This record gives sequence, structure tokens and C-alpha cells, in this order.
Amino acid sequence: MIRALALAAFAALLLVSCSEPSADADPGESAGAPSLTPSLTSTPRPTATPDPFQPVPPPGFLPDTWPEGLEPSADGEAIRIACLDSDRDGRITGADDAAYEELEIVIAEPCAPDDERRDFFAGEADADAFACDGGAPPLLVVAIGGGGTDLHDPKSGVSLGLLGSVNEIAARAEAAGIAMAPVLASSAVFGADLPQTRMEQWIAHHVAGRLEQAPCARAVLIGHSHGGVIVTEVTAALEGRFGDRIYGVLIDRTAALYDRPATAIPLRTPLLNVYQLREGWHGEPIAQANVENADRTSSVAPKEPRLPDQPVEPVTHVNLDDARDVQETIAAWVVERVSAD
Ligand SMILES: [Ca+2]
Repeated sequence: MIRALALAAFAALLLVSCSEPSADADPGESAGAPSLTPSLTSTPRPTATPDPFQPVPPPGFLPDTWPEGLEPSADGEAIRIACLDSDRDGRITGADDAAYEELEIVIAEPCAPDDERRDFFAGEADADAFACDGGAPPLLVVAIGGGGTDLHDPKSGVSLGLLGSVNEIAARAEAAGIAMAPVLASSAVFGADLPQTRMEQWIAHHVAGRLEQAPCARAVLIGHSHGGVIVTEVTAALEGRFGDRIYGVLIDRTAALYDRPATAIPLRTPLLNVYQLREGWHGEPIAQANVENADRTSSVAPKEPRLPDQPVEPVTHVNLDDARDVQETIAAWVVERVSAD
């Protein structure tokens, strides 16, 4: 649906630009049939005077898959969590793999071989940095997209801008000498009985395992829309064990259409809460000492960031993650926090 709308918008844009009179046509030219070949001798005129207050739209950003949009690239394989039910009993438990001993993820719709959707990607870490034998503590960055996120179809869902934040963190972390490993996730385990609740359990299990494996490492969870709810639920669940090693970033967190009323907010974990108030589905300020609220209602972002040269407009719920100033604010906050602590 989103893709169809986006393509329709793009087609409409093309139609408008093709049907408008050419603004750079020389008024001295013949009023007869327009020439379709540009003159090699005429000097092109600007079609409009640039408005100094209007940001220039960035080029469209549409990698083939979410992991392919990581900069720098990360080794790893995007998976479908439901397919880890290797004994096909409809549950991911220790019977499938000893590593899942503490889990019970109920799979209502079994993994089908022709289902190409992917809901989780764990980027491989720099083994030396995560061995905790000196140097700056490494950082696990877990980005969780909102509803509809499919790591193998970036046209699905509305959270691809999270990659902008992850890549900006990677650049700033490298400059600060901090090794980083990326993790990407949807906010739903495809085929699970309670898709969002099960993803909370899966991510909590994954993050806890990696923080135990690398006792010096820290983790930041960044989530857009439903992904923001997963951030608050998982950090609330883990802060008793890892409170001084985890951080959270919410981008227009919303629990609307979540699979259960999810209300947990961590009490200690530092959170950056970015939201907009222009339209519904929006986040809201959280009045707690551990939460830094960032109202970005005045930010702008491309209307459809995955298409090239889209007009820049005031942010809404679906493109707050794409606003460049939001991505930079998040990256600066994360790297400053982990550098200081
Ligand atoms: Ca099983």
C-alpha cells in the first residue's frame, strides 16, 4: 500500500514536471512546435531562485535490503525468527537449541520456505573489541523498525530512516575510537502468536546474551513507532541487570495497534525521546528524570525518502526518522553518552 502510494506520488510528480511549460524556454523562441532537443549553444537559465531557508532534498535512499544499507557494511545474515523452530513444535525453546533455554516464543504460523520476509539481523562484531581486553568499551546498536518493517523489503514499512541514525552513530563512534556492531529488527516476529510481545522477548534475550558475552560492552536500543515500545519494554526488563550499560532512543513511540497494552518505561536507563506533535500516531513527552525529551515538530524531512529528489516537508509520524537533524541529534546523544559513562 505504502509502496503503491509512493509510486503513484512519484508518477504524479513526473506527470506534473512533464506537463508544465518549460520555465527555461527562451521567450524569444518560436511559438510553434517546441524543440525536443536542447540547444548546445544556449545558456541554461535557473528555473527558480533557490530559497535559502528551504533545505535541499537529499537523494533517495533505497538499498536492496536493510543490511545492505549499513555503512560501513556488516557481516551477518538476515533471518526469520520463526524458522528457528527446528523441531517444528510451534515453539522456539531450548529443545530447538540450548541457546534458547530461557525462551518460549509461540509460532502460530510456521516458517514457510518460500516466505522471503526477514525480521532480524545481527551484525558480526569486531571480535577483538568485544573481547574486552582493553580499549574503549564497544557498542551494540539495536535499531527496531515500526509496523510493516521487513528487512528484505525496504519499501515495506516507514522506518528505513533508522539506518541514517545507525550509520551516523557508526561514523561518530569510529571517530571516537569506539567499536560498534549493528543489529536490525522488525517490531514483529513474523508468524508469532503475539508478534510485538515475542519480539520484545527475542531482543531482550539477544541483547542480554551479547552483554553477558562482552562484559565491557554497552548497548543502545533505537526504535521508531512500535519499535519505540519495544525499546521501553526491553530496557525496563533489562535495567535491573544491565542498568548502567544500556541506553534507549524513542522516535515517535506509539503503542496504538500493539498486540497488548504495553506501558513499561524504564526508571534508570537514560532515554532520548524524540517526537512530533503535528499529527496522530505521535509520541509524547515523558516526565521522568532519566528521559531527555526532544520535540522535533519543527523538523523537516523528504515526503518519501526512498524516492529521489522528493520535496522536503514538515515531519509527520512516518518520516520523523528520516529528518537529518533527528538522525544527527540521536547519533550525537548516543556517542556522547557512551563516551562520558
Ligand atoms: Ca521448537
